[in-house]
Amino acid sequence: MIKTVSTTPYTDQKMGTAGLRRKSKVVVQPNYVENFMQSIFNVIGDLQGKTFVVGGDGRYYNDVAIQKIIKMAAANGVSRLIIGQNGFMSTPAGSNIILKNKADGGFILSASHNPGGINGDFGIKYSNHTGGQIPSSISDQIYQQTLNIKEYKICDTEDIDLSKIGKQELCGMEIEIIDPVVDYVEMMENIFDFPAIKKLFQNGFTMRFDAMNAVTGPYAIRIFEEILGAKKGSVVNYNPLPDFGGLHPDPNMVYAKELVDYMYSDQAADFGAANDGDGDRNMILGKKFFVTPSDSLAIITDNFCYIPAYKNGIYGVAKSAATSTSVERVAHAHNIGYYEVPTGWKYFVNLMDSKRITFCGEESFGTGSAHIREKDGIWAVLFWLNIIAATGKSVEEITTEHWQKYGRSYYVRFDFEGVDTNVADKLMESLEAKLPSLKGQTINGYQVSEAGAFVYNDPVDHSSTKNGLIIRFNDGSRIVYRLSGTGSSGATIRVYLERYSKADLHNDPLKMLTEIFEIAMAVSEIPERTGKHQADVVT
Ligand code: VG1
Ligand code: CO
Repeated sequence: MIKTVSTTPYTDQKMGTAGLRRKSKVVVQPNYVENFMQSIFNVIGDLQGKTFVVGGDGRYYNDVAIQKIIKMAAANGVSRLIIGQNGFMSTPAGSNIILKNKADGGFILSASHNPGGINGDFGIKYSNHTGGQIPSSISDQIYQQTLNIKEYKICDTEDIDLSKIGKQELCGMEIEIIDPVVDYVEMMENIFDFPAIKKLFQNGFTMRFDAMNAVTGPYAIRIFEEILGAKKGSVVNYNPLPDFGGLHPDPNMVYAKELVDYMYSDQAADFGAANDGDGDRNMILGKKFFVTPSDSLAIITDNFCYIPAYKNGIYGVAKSAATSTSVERVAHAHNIGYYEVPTGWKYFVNLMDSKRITFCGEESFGTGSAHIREKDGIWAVLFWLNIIAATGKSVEEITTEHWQKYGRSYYVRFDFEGVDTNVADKLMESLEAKLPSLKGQTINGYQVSEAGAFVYNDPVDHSSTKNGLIIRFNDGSRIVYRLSGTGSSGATIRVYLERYSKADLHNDPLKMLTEIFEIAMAVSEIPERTGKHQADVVT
């Protein structure tokens, strides 16, 4: 029975860097999910014959929101839904399912690396037929719909049972519940040299993978322990929990503390890794050794020849503007295309679809390739295991040899969180106005070669996007400023610092960046304007 329900708009349903992300307490308000979903369906238009993929990272409200989405899809005339068993599916697995089934799009219920639970965040990522998240031109249309929404359609029935694999029907719509792990594993087996990695574990190699009580637990157990033979217990925090067991599922040096402490102890495994809430981010560690995501992208690119799926050659590479320039040097050495895009994986999609790039990455612990259209946490971990298996070298050896070959980009990101939105907006505005006058000036011993907004002109759809401000120095050092687009309250100012050195390879990043940090603070007036002299999170 299809019901039309009248509703009134919420004014805050604008998508950010990766979908809609709000406090759980906001999302549980009456009709909040319904308004947002109906707005998407309205913008798509005719849903007859269309197939969508649905799943989530299992966080609080995943189970409630997914039932609403299923019933609304049916009422709006969608022909078929492919749903992960029990409502679970990682973001990269979802992208694969969309592409493999030539679906028209998909919804991943996740606020990614943000904490979950009733006091945490909830979110919805919306992808189209490309397998990647929609461009801003479409999310703008959806936002306009949310501001004018008057009614939504829903099928008035019992909740459907998501535990049973197989086909069902709801209000004339076909539902297929699938095991979300199977296709993903098959894809990974087709990319990497599983026999070589198996042999590595047979020879006593040890790893620890921290799933942070989020969606990748079942994927990691299957791949690392059951198929590749890492010893039982290698995967920790593998049970997806609605509040992630209180963890902040962001795989970095601050929030993956348990893993970091273990990997810096004398008992450390040979290799350590973690993923975020929805499985698209990754952190790579060796014994008492951390690889920055920017370096990881460069190393992955430089070592493509060891991976069966890429060994015959790769297209170019791309990185977000905030990511360090380490991969740029690799791209030039291999004579492949190189692109710099705004922050957010959606900006890589056109470059992959047009075969301009194979690999891409972001400093925020995201790495991936054109096998799908999202970043992919487990893919990155397997890439490293495959390099280790092929070369017999440790994470530390691979990374330090990379620095010897290319030099090192010392890189640190500083986040100033919970800043009043007006203060943050004004700060960015005055900074942007001031930047052109810095050109040619020498500050704290560093000469500014260029300063201004980062503007990206997409070579495929010719859209133009402005995101963040960059100060470049003559020696290749850089400061990037941006406001976060994934927070659920207040503003977060991100300051990304980078300094290149060809000879000094084993120094402390914070020490190497002291002067640049001082410049970054003085020029932006962050301490004066926000009252903060220290960053809240340093990664
Ligand atoms: C952050 C990261 C960005 C990433 C985005 C989504 O955005 O900086 O690199 O693409 O999160 O990641 P922002 O706007 O807060 O800086 V996640 O793992 O959704 O999916
Ligand atoms: Co994520």
